[in-house]
Amino acid sequence: MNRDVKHEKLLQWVQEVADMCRPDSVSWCDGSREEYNRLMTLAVNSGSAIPLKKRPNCFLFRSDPSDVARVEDRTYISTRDRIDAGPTNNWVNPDELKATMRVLYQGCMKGRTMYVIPFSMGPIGSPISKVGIEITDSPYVVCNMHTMTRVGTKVMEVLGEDGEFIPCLHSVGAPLEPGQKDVSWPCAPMEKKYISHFPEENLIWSFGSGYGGNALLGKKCLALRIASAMARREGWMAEHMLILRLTSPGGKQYHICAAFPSACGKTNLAMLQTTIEGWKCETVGDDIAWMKIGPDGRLYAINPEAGFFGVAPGTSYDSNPMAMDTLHENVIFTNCALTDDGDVWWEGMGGEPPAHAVDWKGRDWTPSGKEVAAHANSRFTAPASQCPCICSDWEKPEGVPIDIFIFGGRRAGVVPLVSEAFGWDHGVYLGATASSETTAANIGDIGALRRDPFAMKPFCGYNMGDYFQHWLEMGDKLGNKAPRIFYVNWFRKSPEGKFLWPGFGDNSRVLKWMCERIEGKVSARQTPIGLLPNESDLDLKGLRIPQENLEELLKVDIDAWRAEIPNLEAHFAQFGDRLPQRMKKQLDELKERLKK
Ligand code: O2Y
Ligand code: MN
Repeated sequence: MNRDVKHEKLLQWVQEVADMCRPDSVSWCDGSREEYNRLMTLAVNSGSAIPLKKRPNCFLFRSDPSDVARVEDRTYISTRDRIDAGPTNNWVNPDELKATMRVLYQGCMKGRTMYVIPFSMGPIGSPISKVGIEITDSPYVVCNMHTMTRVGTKVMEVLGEDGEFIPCLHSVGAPLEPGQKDVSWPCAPMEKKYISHFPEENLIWSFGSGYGGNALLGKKCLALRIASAMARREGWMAEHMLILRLTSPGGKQYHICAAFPSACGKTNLAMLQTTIEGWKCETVGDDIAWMKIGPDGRLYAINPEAGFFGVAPGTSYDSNPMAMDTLHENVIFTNCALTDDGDVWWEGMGGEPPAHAVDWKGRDWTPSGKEVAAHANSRFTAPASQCPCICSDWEKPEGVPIDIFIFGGRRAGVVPLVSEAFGWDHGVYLGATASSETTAANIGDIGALRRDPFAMKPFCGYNMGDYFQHWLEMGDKLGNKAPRIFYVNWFRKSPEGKFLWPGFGDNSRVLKWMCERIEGKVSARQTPIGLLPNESDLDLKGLRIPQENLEELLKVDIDAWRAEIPNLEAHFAQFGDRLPQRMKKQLDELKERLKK
């Protein structure tokens, strides 16, 4: 054990895990560059990482083909009473789940090193930050945690002898017999994978997967599922939201948090480059926001992460130049294709595809083949500090004051480009009913309508009905200092199937309308679904967009909205008596407005 560590509870937990998992050795991580380099060298020498000639200090990993994404079916919220996990989560009783997993953990780290990673979610020392300790047998996870969180000695100092920490236990679930050669991506079969959360005791147990959100436990497991439950108990918010700063030509700053389901361009919006003169956008975070009410009664947000775990396919100099410029050095790429000159490549990167590459499964690939070169969920892990448009205040311990919340999804029809909520309760209703059509990149049938409340369906660590209530209560506390709430849909299509709105940088025009709404500088028209801009309220200078497209984008098709009602009622019905009356009232009022 580590003689420098004086935290009894931590030492005891690490010893218990070591006794159960039986690693060959235990290594306490210090978060140093030397540690990162040493583990990467090990990964390269063992054949599980490939150094990229074209990008300094960048490495490519290829996962096992069965271990390529978060596994929602194998993700559990384990509360004493099933109702407290709610209808949107998988549930198993904690005693039963722990008994099952203890059997799997028994001896699971044999032949491996067990790493103990002290990490901070949020800037070290921020009043909003939390400390976690991840135990893992994956060096890949250690290196990713170095980039995605703040790891090491300083965290141990914050922890002291009795500081609070969230225990996060992870194993790839692939012990090695003496002399057995390791594979390049060890993991367990699907039926043995478990991503388990015990929100009543702030505990995470993950087994069997080495990939992304299943294994980097600071991200979805801690910063969303466990943190959302803590936030409810403690009166703050843990949300699946990007954070950006928009600055007007007059120098006024607006801070915006936006929630979108996966595959709706969240990272692109977080790193948006505006197309309107004099307006500037900077990134605070691209995925998660933790928010607390500050001494002035406003809501302040921090990005609990230190890096981006972004999806590679579709990222290009057209869609997201800032992300592309973040990726020149110090990046871990996972499941991208490898070019012959030692670079990475993915579909939608722009330019000509390489004449030959090695695909994410390690096979020869040419553009004429049927399969993709990079997996649809291939990823880059990059330090946020390398992003050219990172906000100078992105690590401010007190966070940034939030002016605007945006919800949205991908809808080919029905939902207009933008609307503003009538008030807080209506805004919460918009979040609670947020919907998106699934794409090839996410789960479900292509084009199926999925309600994803607040983009939190896979990430809420408790009953979603109670989560709606928590939002209502936060609004009550914030009163007239509450952020204004908007709903957007960048993805509306013409009957011919063409996108009506150019998106990307031009989304800044919609954000500008929101800021000007706050200032009372632009008008809006009242419709049954919310407040919509008049055409003249939007800054469309320099944008060549056909008149009929604009009309379609800002149209409220009453019949189409009426047709949504049965789906909305069914969505709310699943929450039974955990659905706040105030949400039911919002739906009733919408029905009334649609009758007129
Ligand atoms: O597939 C994974 O493990 C990653 S999922 C992910 C990664 C970064 C940001 N957001 C997400 C998500 O699914 O929302
Ligand atoms: Mn996300």
